[in-house]
Amino acid sequence: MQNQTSIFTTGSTFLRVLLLGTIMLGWSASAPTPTLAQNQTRVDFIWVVLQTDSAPNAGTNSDIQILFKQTHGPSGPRIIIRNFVNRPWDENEAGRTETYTPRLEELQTNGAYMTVADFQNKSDICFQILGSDAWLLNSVWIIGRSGDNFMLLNSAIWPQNAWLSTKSSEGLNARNLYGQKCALTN
Ligand SMILES: [Ca+2]
Ligand SMILES: [Ca+2]
Repeated sequence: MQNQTSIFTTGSTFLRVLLLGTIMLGWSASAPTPTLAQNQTRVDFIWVVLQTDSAPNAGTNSDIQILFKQTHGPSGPRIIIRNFVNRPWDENEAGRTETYTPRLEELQTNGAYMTVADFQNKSDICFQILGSDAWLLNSVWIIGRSGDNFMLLNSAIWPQNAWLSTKSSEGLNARNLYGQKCALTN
């Protein structure tokens, strides 16, 4: 009887270890790898998450736009400009994070659509400021939805001192995700 109990206990422990090992192996094999999607998958909706830097005066009350490129348009590639809507709070303050949802609906007609690839080139995504209240970003994430799938389309750690302002002595009015001068504007 004592022997049976001992065998049972040993077997149970063995099974538990086997089960745990199987779960761990299965988990590590199926764990998502945080790489950027790279394809022509259609993007239905995007979230632009911006964290303003915590440096003094990094926040802004000036209006902000996002610029990006649509490759699959009815008349070839074109530059898209979207205003970030004014929220009922004081947005883009130092150290704060905001999420914007630029409308893509108008870009999804007449056979046109946005793709994952459209959002993958850091040079082809820019932020533009429309006023002289200088703004300094800290980090940016662009998340996309395609059907039921969510994807990290792009992200950036903003370079220090890459200020945005219409006042040239304080920064550039438009910068891409590298923090460099935006080439999508004139
Ligand atoms: Ca400021
Ligand atoms: Ca506001």
